[in-house]
This record gives sequence, C-alpha cells and structure tokens, in this order.
Amino acid sequence: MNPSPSTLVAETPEGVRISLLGGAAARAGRALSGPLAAEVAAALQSSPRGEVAVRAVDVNVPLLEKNDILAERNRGYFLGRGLAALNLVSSPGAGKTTLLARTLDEFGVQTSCAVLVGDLETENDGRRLQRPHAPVAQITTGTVCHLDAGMIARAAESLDLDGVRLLFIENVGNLVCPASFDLGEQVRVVLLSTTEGEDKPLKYPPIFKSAHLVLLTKVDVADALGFDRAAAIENIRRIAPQARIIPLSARSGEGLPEWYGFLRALVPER
Ligand SMILES: Nc1nc2c(ncn2[C@@H]2O[C@H](COP(=O)(O)OP(=O)(O)OP(=O)(O)O)[C@@H](O)[C@H]2O)c(=O)[nH]1
Ligand SMILES: [Mg+2]
Repeated sequence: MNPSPSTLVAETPEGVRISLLGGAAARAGRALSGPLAAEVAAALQSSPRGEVAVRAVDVNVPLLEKNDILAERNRGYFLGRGLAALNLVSSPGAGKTTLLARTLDEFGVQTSCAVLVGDLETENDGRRLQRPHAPVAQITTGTVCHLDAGMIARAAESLDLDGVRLLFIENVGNLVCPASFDLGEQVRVVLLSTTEGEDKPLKYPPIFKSAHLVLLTKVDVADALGFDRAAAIENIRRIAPQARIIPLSARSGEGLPEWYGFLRALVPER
C-alpha cells in the first residue's frame, strides 16, 4: 500500500515500519537528531516515496538484555533533550488513543508534546492523533505484540523533538508482552478500563507491578456496567501498592484535571 504524500515511511529489515505523519513528515528532513539522524535524513531525501531501510542495531546479546541496553540509551537521549517519556500500556481498546487525543487538544496546547503509537497494523491511531502542534509517528510492528527499545530509538530519532517536553508512547494493546520491554520511559502508565472488569490486576500482575500510574478509564459507563470501582481499586492496590491511581473518563472529562496535574509535574525543569 502506498503511503499518502504527507507520510514518510521507514522500514527496518525485520519488517517494522515507522510512519511519520502529517507535520512530523514535513519537518523530518530538516530537524532530525540522534546517532542515526544523518543516515535517515539522507535516505529520506533520496527516496521519492520516503521509504528507507534503517540499519538495525546488532548486539550479540540475548534479546531482553539487548533491549535493556537500548532502553538505557533511550533514557539518556530523552534526558539530554529535556523531555519526559511515558509508556502507555493496556489491553486493546482500553482508551489509550482517545485519552491521548483529548490530552493533545487540552494539555498539549500549552505544553509541547509528541506521540509514538504502536499497533500491529494500520496507521489509524496515528491519524487520530495528528495535530498541527504535535509530531506523531506510527510504528506498525507486523507480528510483534509489543514495542521494544530499538523501535522507539529509530522512531524517536526520526521525529522533530525540538522543544518537546513530553513524549507519549502508546504501546501495542496487550496486557502481557509489553511488561517485559523497557522502552527507556520515565513513567509507565497502565490503563484499566471499566469494560474489562475489576479482576484484571489479579490475573495480569506483571504489567501492574511495573506501573507508576494506573488510570481507571471509561468511568462514565461504570454504572451501566455494574462496575465496582472500590473493588477494582482494591485489586490494583494489592498488586501495585507503588502506583498512583486516577479514575477518569476521556469522554465526560472526570479525572482529567488530576491526569493533567500528573503530567505537569513530569515536565522537566529547564
Ligand atoms: N464510554 C467511553 N468510551 C471510551 C472512552 N475512552 C475510549 N472509549 C471508547 O473505547 C473504544 C476504544 O478506544 P481507543 O482509544 O481506540 O482504545 P485504545 O486503547 O487506543 O485501543 P488500541 O489502540 O486498539 O489498543 C472506542 O470506541 C472509544 O470511543 C471513555 O472514556 N468512555
Ligand atoms: Mg489506540
């Protein structure tokens, strides 16, 4: 499938595609940064469709160890650029993109934000998140059920992050695999929606144990579902006593001021 003219696509040898969308694509040629910047910029400029093969980092170490090394590199890269990165993880459909879209429209007009969004296929979420004031790149992983630090490194280096203070990473919808893959984020946010039931923290503990923040989403439909908010919070606390919990609805707006307050406190001092 040909990308639209406002989309630049980079494809890795493993079949992972990074699509820079809209404004992010327009700005890609002139504002790349990071170790692969010159290589990616040259390749993008010499390719009429914007398609390039980006070199894979090949370290002869086990997969997770390699991921951890790249994650540390990402952390340093983000720190050096003066931005905080958040990794949003949940089961499919818990409301990550809906929350990020509203966050870009409200919080994002005052504080410069960028988004990397992962899915197995389609650029639908990337398009839903496109805003003139926020660079967005879609990562399509093919068959891979999670984002990894190498994908984030390549996508982040392709984005114009000048002036960006918060980088949202929407992980592939999956409550299991993303738990094992540090992306170099500063904060891991796990979303649990009312439609999934109160018991998910007990059934999928690793992801909740790694959370700094748990967002209890779609609380606007809790009553209709017979969702027991107190029981859900009790289950989250039992598995993830370290995590802050914010119940919210991206539809009604409940809890969003607290979420924005959390984000504001994350923005690094200059
Ligand atoms: N009632 C209600 N519905 C919501 C809310 N947030 C999201 N939804 C709906 O839930 C569905 C899934 O939302 P998405 O934002 O696409 O969820 P996601 O987590 O990004 O999904 P994947 O990227 O596929 O994992 C959509 O139909 C949304 O309209 C909310 O706060 N309240
Ligand atoms: Mg989504």
